[in-house]
This record gives sequence, C-alpha cells and structure tokens, in this order.
Amino acid sequence: MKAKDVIWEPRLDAEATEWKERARAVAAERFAPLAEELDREQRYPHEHIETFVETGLSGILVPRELGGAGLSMVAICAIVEEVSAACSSTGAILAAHALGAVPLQIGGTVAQRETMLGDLLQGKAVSFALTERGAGSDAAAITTTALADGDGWRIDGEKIYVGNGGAAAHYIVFAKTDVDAGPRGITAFAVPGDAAGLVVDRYEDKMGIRGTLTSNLRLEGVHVTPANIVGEENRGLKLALQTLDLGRVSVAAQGLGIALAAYRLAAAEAVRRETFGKPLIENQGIAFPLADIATELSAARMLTYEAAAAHDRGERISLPGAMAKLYSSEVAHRAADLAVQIYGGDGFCKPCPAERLYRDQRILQIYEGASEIQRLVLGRAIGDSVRAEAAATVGA
Ligand code: COS
Repeated sequence: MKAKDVIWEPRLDAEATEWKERARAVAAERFAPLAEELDREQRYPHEHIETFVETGLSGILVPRELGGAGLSMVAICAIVEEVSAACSSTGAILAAHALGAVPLQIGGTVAQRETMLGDLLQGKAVSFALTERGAGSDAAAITTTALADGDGWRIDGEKIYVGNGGAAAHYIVFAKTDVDAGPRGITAFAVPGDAAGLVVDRYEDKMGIRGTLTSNLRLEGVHVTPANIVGEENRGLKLALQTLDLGRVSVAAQGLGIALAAYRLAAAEAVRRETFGKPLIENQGIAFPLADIATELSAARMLTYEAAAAHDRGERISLPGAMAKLYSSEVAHRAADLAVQIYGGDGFCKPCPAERLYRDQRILQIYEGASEIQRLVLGRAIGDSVRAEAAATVGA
C-alpha cells in the first residue's frame, strides 16, 4: 500500500481533478527539484512565476471572461495542496497571488479588475498590505492614514510582512480615511508598485518559506484618487476580513500539502530504517503516532475541502474557514515534528527535507490570522449562538 493511499481523498469534479493532476505534474517537474535550493539561498523563484503564467496557474482565481481559469475554491485548494507538498515556498507564493485577486473580485471596478487581474495573469502580483507594527491581530488598529488632498488622498504609513512585496505590480493598501471612525473609517486603495512615495525598504530573513518575499512597505505622501478605491470608502476593514476568510482556506490547503509531505517522509523512513533488528514501524511507539497523523490529516482535509465547497455554494465561510485553518496548520506542525523525530539526528540537520518542513510549517499558525484569532472568531460565535438560543427560548 502506498503511504498516501491511507489518507482520505476529497471527491473532486472532472475540472478540479484535471487541474490537480496538472499541478502535481508541474510541481514534481519544476518546483520540487528547487525546494532545497530556494530555502538554502533564500531566493525568490522568478522562474516559477514564469511557470505559473505558462501553465495557467497564474489565473486560477481570475474569471474566465478576463482570460483566467475561474476555478472553484475546491479546485484551488487541490492545486495549492499539490504545489505546497512539492515546495512550501512556491505554494505560499501561489496562494498569495490568488489572495491578491480576492479584494478585486469582491469590490473592484470593471477597470480595476481588467487592469490588475490582467497583470496577475501575466505573473504580476497584487499584494495585500494590511498589517502594521502595532496592528497585526487587531486589524482595526492600523495607523496608516489617507487624508484628503486635492482631488484625492495622501497616504502615509508603514506596512510590514507584505507577501510578494517588491515583486508586486500593485498593492491593496488599507488606510484610515476617517481617523475617528474606528473599524468603519478604513478604506482599501489599489496603489501601483511604481507610485511616487511607495518604497519597499526591507526584506525579512525568515525561519521558513525562505523562497517567498516578505517585505516592509513605506508610504510617504502617496497620492491616490477615487479611481484607486477598491470597494466602498470607509468599508475597507470588511473587505479585508472577507478576503481573509478565503485566504484562510488557502492557508489550510498549504497546511495539507506540508503535512502530506511530512507524513510521506515519516512513513517511508519508518519503514526503511531498522533499529533493534526490525523496521521502526514495527514498534507501536512509531506506528501509533503515524496512525494519529494519518487520521488528523484526513480530518484536516475534510474540514478544508468542506469549507471550500461551502464557499463555492455561495455560503459565508468565516467559521468553517477558521476551523480549517486552525486545524490544518496545527496538523502540519505535528506531522513535521513527527517526521523530524522519526529521522532522528538526520531530521535535525540540513539538508534533510523534514528539517525544512519543520521550519516551513511554523508560519501557518501565524499568518492570515494567528491560531488565537481563529479561536477568537469561533469563541465569539459560540457565545453568540448560545445567547441567540437563550433569547429564542425566552421569546417562545
Ligand atoms: N467578513 C465580513 N465582515 C466581517 C467579518 C468577516 N469575516 N468579520 C468581521 N466583519 C465585520 C463586522 O461585521 C464589523 O462590521 P460593522 O462595522 O458593519 O459592524 C466589522 O467587520 C468589524 O468587525 P469586529 O467588530 O468583529 O472587529 P474586531 O476589531 O472586534 O475584530 C477580528 C475582528 C479580530 C476577527 C479581525 O480583526 C481579524 O480577523 N484579525 C486578524 C487579522 C488578520 O488575519 N491579519 C493577518 C493579515 S494577512 S498576514
């Protein structure tokens, strides 16, 4: 039996199956062979962006009428999972490319969609610039301002941890247009990467996914007009949170890919390596944790593909998306930890792939809403549902 056969497989339609197989073949041929090098050299893979364009991966979320594939979220998860299993950095870059399209799909004008989604198809990313030094989990606390200036606004502030920053053609920048209105005073602006006053001035030296760009963005007197607003003025926080609802499902899919890669390594090594005269897997101390990971990985897949399917049915996915991200990222953590343990000393040393996966998975519990935020979202919903039920009982 092949190790992967034990894990539950989602039932995909013909289109998603075709794309999953295509992604697996491209990832095996082009992404997996460079995974170790990208990590070692902390190198952004420009050649993989060309591959995205050549194979259509750059347009997975772009609507068909604009030349993209307009795929379902289920198909996108299957692709992100395959690519992440081959190379965590490339999976994260692809997911970030797709994320950039979401605010435009939700709130972009026809002209914005044509320009920026057209660029995305050519491999020119749209980056999401929300987080600031004092506003990570508390997104409403951003201090970047967009104050009225002539025919538009002047943006001043600093964004951190901007995915694809420096390689993007456009940035969706969230700024306060009404400093006294709290969460209802934030607006999203599409800012061209070459706008005067926009500077990418630092790249982070990261523990994992070292082939990705994570940048510091300074905005000093960047001039924008009403044509740059994405969605409604002062409703940018809602747009950001709607975007993150979907982004969290694709982070869950990255987690599935990393967990699967770690699980396959761990299972193969447990069968290959012998101690005390028998393969490691003949010991329950090794077989049982592998069984647990196989079960958890199957459960994480069920949560993730169901959240994606719910989105495709037109349902709001804040809660299933939060569960999928929370669980999948923690399964990836446990799977990578087990792979390191089974490899033993080798697992602690480079260039063992288990060592790389252990570092790569760590960000999944942090970006696009830390595990604590997913629990906060779910905890609030639990309180609301109990109170609603109690109120309904009193009213009955
Ligand atoms: N979809 C659409 N709208 C949403 C939403 C969602 N998932 N979640 C909240 N909103 C709306 C609320 O309905 C509210 O709208 P109104 O102003 O019309 O009432 C508004 O957004 C503010 O919501 P809320 O009051 O719940 O905001 P809070 O500041 O209390 O906190 C959390 C919201 C903590 C959940 C949010 O800030 C969050 O998700 N933080 C994490 C941010 C993140 O993921 N950062 C990573 C960035 S990418 S690396």
